[in-house]
Amino acid sequence: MLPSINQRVIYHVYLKSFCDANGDFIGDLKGLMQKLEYLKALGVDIIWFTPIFKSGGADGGYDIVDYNDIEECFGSLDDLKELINQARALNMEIMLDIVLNHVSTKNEMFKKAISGDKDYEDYFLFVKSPKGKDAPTKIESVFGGSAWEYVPALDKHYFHVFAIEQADLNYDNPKVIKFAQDVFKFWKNLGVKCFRLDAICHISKGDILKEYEKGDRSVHVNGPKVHEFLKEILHGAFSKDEEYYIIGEVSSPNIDKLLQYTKKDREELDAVYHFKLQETNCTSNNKWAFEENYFLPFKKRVDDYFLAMQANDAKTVNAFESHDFSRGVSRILNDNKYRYESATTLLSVQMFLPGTVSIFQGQEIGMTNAYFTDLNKFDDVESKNYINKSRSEGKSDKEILDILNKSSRDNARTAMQWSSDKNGGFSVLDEKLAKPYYVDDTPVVIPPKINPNYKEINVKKDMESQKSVFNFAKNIISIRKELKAIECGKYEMILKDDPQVLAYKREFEGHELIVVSNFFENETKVNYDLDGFKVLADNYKEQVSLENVILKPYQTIIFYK
Ligand code: TEU
Ligand code: CA
Repeated sequence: MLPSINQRVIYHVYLKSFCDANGDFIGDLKGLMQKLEYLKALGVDIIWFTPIFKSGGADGGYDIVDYNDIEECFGSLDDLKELINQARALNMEIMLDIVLNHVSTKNEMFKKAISGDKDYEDYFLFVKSPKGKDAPTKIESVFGGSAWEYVPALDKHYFHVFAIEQADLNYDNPKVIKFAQDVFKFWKNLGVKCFRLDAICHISKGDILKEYEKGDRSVHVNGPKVHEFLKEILHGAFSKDEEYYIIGEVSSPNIDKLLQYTKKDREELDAVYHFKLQETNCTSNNKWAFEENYFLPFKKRVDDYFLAMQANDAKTVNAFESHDFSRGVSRILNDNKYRYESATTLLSVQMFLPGTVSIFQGQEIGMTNAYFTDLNKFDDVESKNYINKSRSEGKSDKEILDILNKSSRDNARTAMQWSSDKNGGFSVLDEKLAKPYYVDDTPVVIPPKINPNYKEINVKKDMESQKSVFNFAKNIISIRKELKAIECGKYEMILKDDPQVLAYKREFEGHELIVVSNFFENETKVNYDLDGFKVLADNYKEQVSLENVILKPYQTIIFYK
């Protein structure tokens, strides 16, 4: 049995980078099995791993070729069953990442479509462009470049929100709805209880033949039939009396639209995975540019979001890090002198907000960005597209490198740092011998890169340190699970206008928990009456006087009364 949604802890694994059990330099299910006790010790309830299905290798597994099978380099269906059982024996569940918006262009359905099978053509969004071989509109994909791709054999274009190799499905076709339902049924039969629905807000499209302003994503975000489709899929695949946990990724900036996916009366998602915390100092449409004075607007966005969710009894998943963003300490706070303080601050902020918390692998030891020295080190399709685009706009390689070292998704995708052994103990193979996993002639899974700082930052060293991020995280997870104020307490942001401190309280039956975090290096006084409170956790060791709380650089204190 899982704890309630607001007490759950998800641990988000990027499987190929987590732990390699067989020495081919690619993380696998067996490697994950070796680390279950580690995750249990942290206090994890659900282990979510990014797609492990057979894929085309264009986008880290998010371009699925076969929805009912696992890529060989990750393991087998039997391994997955064993993992489910082993995890369950420790009271944990595993969560599969299901991609419904699009399939790989190597998927049988797409192959049939482009070989002239009309039935399958209708599984996708093909149109005959009035401009011939040129795209019908100027709309851009999320990863940059046109969202249209021309197929000479059909003399038509298909629509893709993400990479060219990810063709969007047409959910107006009932057969596509059935396809999605069957995917869930297959994995349910295998014993999977938790699912994450990738990019779910994109599955319904508006008028794709209309011309939109550059950067306007409204034609594919929260489209007109998105709730109708989602409901049909879920209601056909899951029955009400079964216990499942289904979360969906919704990148919509519009809060009112976002919460519709998980409003209690709507019977859609159990919780929505949002980006209000991850987009701390960048905007959702542009992760490459950072705002200098981000802090007060960020606080307002967070506050607006949680107030709206609360007012609508809508549930949420809170994360500062994922495989889609760079490392929180590097992107938002300080990954150098105050790395411990920064890592524990971000963990604290997300830990006590209403909702399920999601911790990305390595966040619990304060892993940092990779700081690659060469543009050739980047593997991610979004980053590669950014390199090409920026070069064509005249940016120098040095400029591009600086930006990618701050924002690229590849920063989060380096190998997990377990120890100061070779390659951080991720694999016994030498990094130099590592080679991609090929299917036919395509490198489908590229071995992860190693962050050179693994000798300083790794699980073993962190756990033995006086300033252990892991131990801090473990402690606040146990606090989170004990307190009713976290399970059902009212949320309220305090010190709203404070330009340096993010603070909120959770209140239940006269008990109050308060989190105060200094997001900057300068010391600052907490202007709040803390009479009667005691300190539950603090990322500095010194005693604080409750009459005069001065927060040190990146300090967080959690108070309770
Ligand atoms: O991400 C969907 C999404 O909303 C993207 O905009 C995401 O924020 C992206 O990284 C933009 O920078 C999901 C997955 O999490 C992502 O890894 C996939 O690349 C994407 O879907 C396509 O399947
Ligand atoms: Ca392996």
